[in-house]
Amino acid sequence: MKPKYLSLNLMLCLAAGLQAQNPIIRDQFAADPTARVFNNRIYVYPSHDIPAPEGQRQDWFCMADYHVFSSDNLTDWTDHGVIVSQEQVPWGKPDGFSMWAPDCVAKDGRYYFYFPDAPRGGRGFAIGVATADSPTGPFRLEPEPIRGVSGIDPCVLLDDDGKAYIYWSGMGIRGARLKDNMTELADELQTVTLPQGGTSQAGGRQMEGLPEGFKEGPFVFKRDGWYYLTFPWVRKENGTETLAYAMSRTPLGPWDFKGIFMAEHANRCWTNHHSFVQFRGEWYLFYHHNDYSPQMDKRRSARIERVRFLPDGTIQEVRPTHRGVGLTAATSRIELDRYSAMSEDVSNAFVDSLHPFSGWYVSLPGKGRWVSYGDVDFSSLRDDSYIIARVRAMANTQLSIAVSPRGDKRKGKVVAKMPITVEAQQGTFRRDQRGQWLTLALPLSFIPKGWLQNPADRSSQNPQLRDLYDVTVTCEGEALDIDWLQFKNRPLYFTPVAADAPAAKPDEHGFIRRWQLMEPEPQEIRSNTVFTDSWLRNKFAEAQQLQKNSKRKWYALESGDYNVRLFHFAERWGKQAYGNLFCGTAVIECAEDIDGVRLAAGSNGASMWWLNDEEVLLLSGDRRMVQDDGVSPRLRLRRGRNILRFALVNGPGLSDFCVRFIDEQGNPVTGYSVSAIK
Ligand code: FUB
Repeated sequence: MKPKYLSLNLMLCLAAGLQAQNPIIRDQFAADPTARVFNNRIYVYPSHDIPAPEGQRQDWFCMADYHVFSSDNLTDWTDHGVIVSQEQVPWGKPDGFSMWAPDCVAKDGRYYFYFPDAPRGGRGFAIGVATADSPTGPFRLEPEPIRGVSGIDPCVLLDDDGKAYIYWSGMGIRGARLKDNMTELADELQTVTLPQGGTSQAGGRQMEGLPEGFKEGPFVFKRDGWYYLTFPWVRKENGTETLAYAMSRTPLGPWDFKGIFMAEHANRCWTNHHSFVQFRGEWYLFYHHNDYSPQMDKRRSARIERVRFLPDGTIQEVRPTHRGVGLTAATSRIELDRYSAMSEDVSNAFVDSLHPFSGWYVSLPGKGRWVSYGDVDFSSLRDDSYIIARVRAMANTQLSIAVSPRGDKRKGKVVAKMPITVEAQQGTFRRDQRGQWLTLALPLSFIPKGWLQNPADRSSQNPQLRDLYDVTVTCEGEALDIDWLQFKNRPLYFTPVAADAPAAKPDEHGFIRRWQLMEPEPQEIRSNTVFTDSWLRNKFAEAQQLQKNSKRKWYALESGDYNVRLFHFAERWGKQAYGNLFCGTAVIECAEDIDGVRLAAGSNGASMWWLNDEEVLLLSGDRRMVQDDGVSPRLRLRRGRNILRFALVNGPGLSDFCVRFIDEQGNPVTGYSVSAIK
């Protein structure tokens, strides 16, 4: 039979971005994760649990196809779509729903995908191969399964000498050498008697030295001259699967059993299935758990943990975590329910129990309870950030958020504290109940960026680790639920301008955005009704004096918008947003005289404008900012430097202004450049 090409290109294009933490795939089930590194990118080939359709056993594994996922940082995962599905397997049952744990390896630029399936007209499982020129396909299916291999959970080891070995689970764990074509066993098959009667041609041999008890899912890898045969193992009667391993100096054993490296899942999820991979110098364990299906352990999800080896090559026990691996940017959602450490009594619950893929929240049931979320990367945080958090609480509670160097809570600094009042949670609720979910914005009392003199992880070569911290949320009141929190950078209303920056042009509508702004002077003004011309003239004379004071700070800035939002400027540099006197200067540089222009300005608050020390415009009274609200008489912009100054005062309002030069027809004048030198 001719190999069949899969026409899945369309689906492969529909790659979707997924998220970090455990489980790593968060919009579908993904069990039995085999991770491989190809071209410095990590690929995961899981099996794909689905709810059983009608007519299928509802309490059993049900898998109809395979997806592949990839990542280059272990945090963001891309779903490349379906690579093989049951109807496309030439020898498989099109409705077998038996596409169990797969593997994929690359040899000489070719990718070999190995997968179990129920054979058409037969019993049990066979193992098939599909090949491709890229790790994500399209995969071309071999017409027949591998002869002599009857079982599930294939794993292929490519040894340093170029030889390949296949291991699988079929009444114990078997192994065999593969031919160079990667699709056939290298050794002669033997005739074996089947338990149900009759005979069959079987290849490979039982792996020797493994303990009694149910075993499946072999994964073999090589490290420092040792071969590791790792496998799910039921070590006690009525027990569930652990992950265990044996070591050998040769690829097919005999094996020296070493014990378990991951204990049974605490919730009695019956299976576990795993793979090991080295990625950018670190070793990782991929495994699964029924996170999104607590009532039914045949719907599982892939997870990752870091793995450490002891000097004698043995594997340090790995504990499952919610946090998993990979960095989380402080400016993305930090899902506290995926904590790396917690105090007693902390628990997780689904945000929407009917839709588990919408994730969890964490409950802190009383004063002093806390959760910590590790490896938060603050490098993208600016020093004008704040926090938003989705929370709900019991009666009047307070939450506090602290940031600490990796793994060292004692050195934490509190960055924000926030009371969650009954009023904020809108409504009346009993003392023993939680209020409504709220998204709070919390000002930061301390900016957690670059504050460690010594990098938290000095051993790391990765410069990003300099800004890695743990984030801890503590309940300071009765009880608190947290969905997530996120550090937010304020929009960049202003960009600082360097002293040697080249002069800028006004924007396309003629608005002047580059200014030297003086730090604001707070004002006690309760109402803007005081803004009469004479009051303003006195105030602006004061402003002229203030500008002469050499102790005042000035900032050279470019406004991101046509209107210069002075209230953001005030807030950004630590001053009150309301009630200020502002002053600013712009240098207008002209290549030649420009005659007959008018200065057109609008301001929230009253303002006065001077060109080359001549008063040219006064906007008095309580104003809103309106484009070209006031216009000066005709002016001359002279060749060379012209100094434009303003002073603006506001009481309870939020101050901003816009200003430009216009010609006789009201069109913008733009034939000059602007610098911000005082
Ligand atoms: O996913 C189906 C089966 O469950 C796998 O093939 C086994 O290893 C176990 O995880």
